[in-house]
Amino acid sequence: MINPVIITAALVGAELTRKETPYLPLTPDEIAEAGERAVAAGAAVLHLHVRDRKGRPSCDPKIFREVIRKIRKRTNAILQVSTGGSVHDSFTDRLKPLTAGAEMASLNSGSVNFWEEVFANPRPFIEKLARQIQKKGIKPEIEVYDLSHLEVALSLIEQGLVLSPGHLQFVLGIKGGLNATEENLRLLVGRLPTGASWTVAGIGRHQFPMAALALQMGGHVRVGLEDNIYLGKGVLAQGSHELVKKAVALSHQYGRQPASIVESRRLLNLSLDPTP
Ligand code: KMH
Ligand code: ZN
Repeated sequence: MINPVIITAALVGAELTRKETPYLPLTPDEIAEAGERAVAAGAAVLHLHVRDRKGRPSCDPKIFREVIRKIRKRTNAILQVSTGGSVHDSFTDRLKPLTAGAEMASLNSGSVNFWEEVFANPRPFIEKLARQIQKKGIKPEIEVYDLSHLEVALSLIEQGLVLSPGHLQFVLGIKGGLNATEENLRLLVGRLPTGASWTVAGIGRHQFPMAALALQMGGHVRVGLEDNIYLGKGVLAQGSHELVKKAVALSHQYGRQPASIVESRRLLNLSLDPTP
């Protein structure tokens, strides 16, 4: 395939409620359906958070397992659990999704202000997470919100806590983190070790401008309601699938082909291929 781009859909996240958008999936069935629709639209990776019965963010591995089981009945997409949880979750709880049987997990590489709140990721916790991820044969996606986080990411790879060449995500445009600008993205990408793969998650109105840049620069793309609820100015996306569809159209515009699930597994060096 020529110039394939891996599209990740982040379906729900930990911060949003139905007040912001009525299209947010909350129950395991709703999340599984949102995942199926995102994959049908062209996503190969699903970034997962889960909610409890009251719709509150949760790290409960039982709910993660239920969501994963339901998604695998519908699609063999690559599943990535969040170990970021919400800013209120304990470090102990944030380790729990690793037991749910996903192929990938997020690995946040530093602390950052989420505007008024602190998303804490002290070095000992990052190392503990990295070790458990590696022991379980899970592929980490290193989340980078700041230039200093990139230094941490590079150190994790250098120390073998993350296997080389590494896969990184640049989360740009969070209020409190690095701004979503071309200059910042080029700075980050320019510092990557040879062979490392990368993807970008532009937050809010930055989702598609950042995706367009990543497509031109040879990176991969994350979209979805977790990061952005709007399809266009003032128009709510009626689900992550609509944002994926827009990312697919943008990919073609820049001469990139959305990678199939099989191709994405190959690009990410994943061996597991669960049949639905
Ligand atoms: N919600 C994003 C700002 C994670 O889940 O580990 C970051 C994120 C990280 O998706
Ligand atoms: Zn997340």
